[in-house]
Amino acid sequence: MDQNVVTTAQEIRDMSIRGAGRIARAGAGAIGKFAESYSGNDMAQFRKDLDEAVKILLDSRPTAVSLWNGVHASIKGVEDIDKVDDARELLTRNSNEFIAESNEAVKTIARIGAKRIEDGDTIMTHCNSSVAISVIAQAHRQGKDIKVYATESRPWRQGILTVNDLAKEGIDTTLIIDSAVRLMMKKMDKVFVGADTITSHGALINKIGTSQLALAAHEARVQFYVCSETYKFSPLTLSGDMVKIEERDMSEVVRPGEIPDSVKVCNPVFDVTPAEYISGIISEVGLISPGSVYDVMQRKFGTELLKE
Ligand code: RUB
Repeated sequence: MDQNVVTTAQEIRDMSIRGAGRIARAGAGAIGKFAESYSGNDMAQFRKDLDEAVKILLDSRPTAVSLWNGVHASIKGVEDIDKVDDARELLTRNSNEFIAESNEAVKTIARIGAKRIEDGDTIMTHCNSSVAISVIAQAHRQGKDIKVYATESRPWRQGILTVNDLAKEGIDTTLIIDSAVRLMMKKMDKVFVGADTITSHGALINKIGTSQLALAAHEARVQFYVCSETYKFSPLTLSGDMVKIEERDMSEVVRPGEIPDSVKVCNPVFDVTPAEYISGIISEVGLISPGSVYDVMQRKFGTELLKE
């Protein structure tokens, strides 16, 4: 198999490449490179090898639909092609287009989202979302005086990445432990988080603990915004599929020998926030309500999947 595909899948699995947007672009990029460097001329063999490459990439992490969308956007139209040369050109173009549109979407979301941040706002964020951080950084660059509280996001501690990103921008940043969320929520004006997947009925799947932020925000009457490109909307949920919540190894939670062998460790790394806790989804097609996700999905993906 193409070495770059295998390496990319491994880097996604071990989280050297992480975050839903980055893994989508990495998956799309791996398909583009696979096509570009494909040396054979037999179209049947190309299809077989491509199917395997797709499977390897999609098996690397199960929850973020962005990876599925990035990979599928890159192979779109290959079923109608009968020459390897044409397939090579199509997949390379698709992949480059997806990556360019993805980067552009983040910029658009930053512009739209920054308008929801007012001078003097105190904001909470969770995990390490490049899109939520772009929104916050844009507001800061516009000269708004803001404070950000970032959760540690155990067990992987993506919050450490977040506070580094925010501090580099010169933003007033405070790190809190995950258990401090409810206590600190009283001081917040808004919450901004990213998304791994958004379902057809507007539920958010994001880093474990996101739903606790949403619950605490709801209780404290704090606005809860999700920053998400539309390729994090799941067309699979449109046809009834469930989102698989990834569970990762116990070594992320405890060190060897720290607990008795008889004790089990459960390490789910994403959770589900119901639509009713979400004030708005900031996407590249605008600020939308969770109830509008279905319409946006239909426009973007059509209803093809419903027939399968
Ligand atoms: C990352 C995470 C992020 C989303 C959005 O989880 O939950 O909030 O992926 O990220 P992990 P982005 O660290 O397990 O990949 O906005 O960068 O796409």
